[in-house]
Amino acid sequence: MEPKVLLAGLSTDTLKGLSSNPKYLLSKYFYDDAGSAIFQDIMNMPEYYLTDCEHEILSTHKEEITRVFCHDYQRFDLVELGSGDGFKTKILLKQLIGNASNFQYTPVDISANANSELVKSLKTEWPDLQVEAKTGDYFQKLKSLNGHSALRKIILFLGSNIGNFSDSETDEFLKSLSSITYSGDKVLIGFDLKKSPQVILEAYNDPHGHTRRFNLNHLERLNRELDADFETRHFDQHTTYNPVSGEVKSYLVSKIEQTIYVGALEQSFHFNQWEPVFMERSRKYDLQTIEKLAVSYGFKVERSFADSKNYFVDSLWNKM
Ligand code: AVJ
Repeated sequence: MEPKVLLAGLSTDTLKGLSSNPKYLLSKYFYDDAGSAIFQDIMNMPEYYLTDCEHEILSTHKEEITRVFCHDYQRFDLVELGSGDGFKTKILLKQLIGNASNFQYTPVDISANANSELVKSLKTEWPDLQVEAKTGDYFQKLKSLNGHSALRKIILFLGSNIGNFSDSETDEFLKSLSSITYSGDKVLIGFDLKKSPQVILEAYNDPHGHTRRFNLNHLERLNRELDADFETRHFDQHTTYNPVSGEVKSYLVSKIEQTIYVGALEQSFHFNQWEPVFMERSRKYDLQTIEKLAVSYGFKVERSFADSKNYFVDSLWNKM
């Protein structure tokens, strides 16, 4: 069960999203225990190239990346936003521990379950690693990190999680990031790059049906936690890619005219036949846009590490 604050967020956000025109649900609520497990299936399928590309980048460049992290031998705080199962981060952690780097690790994730699993596996692998996991929305957690420690900060935001943000959320996020970092602090952000639209669409419109299950699980979560009566067979999943904006957009479309009752909200919501619910944005970037973003918020791009196909970059920013 998720903490009370998150549940309160789920009901008010669901009320807001389903009362809007066009309707939407927030992608951060995909990640309950069932959704986190389905996301693992997504990451494991060959069409979802993002994980493999970032794994390749971190494996190939782990020495250089970690050297930059601890260049002055000072103790630092390694903060990770959206740590999930930590599969990719462990490549960097292993390298840092091998180098006898002096750091503490603060993983932040919205899923309490993912967090406790991660801490458990880290404790088994590296009993001496100092870990302090935080559960919650990273917009809120980011603000609370300001007084967190006086140490130099390295902030990881991997996996192209930033792609989920709208322009105004990106602005809010990078403003927060800028306000809690000081000269010498660094951030490593994963960006998925623009590429063949065909390749992108296959990653988000997969033949295995994992993406469809991932989206439908959001409705099932509302049934479980907010006592709603969605029937998933009455919804289709639809994905679009706009090569101009670089946005993948995911929708659930109501196949019939229907009325859904959400018990916890004591309210009904009407769906016209073929009415869409906007579920998620996954934005793709180009290097110029990344460069511009960094500069606008007081950072300088130190290096962008790409995979061999140039599908993805982990961009290392230095706070000026
Ligand atoms: C976890 C936000 C990076 O947008 O690629 C994968 C989530 N959604 N397939 C992404 C996701 C559908 C993923 N992120």
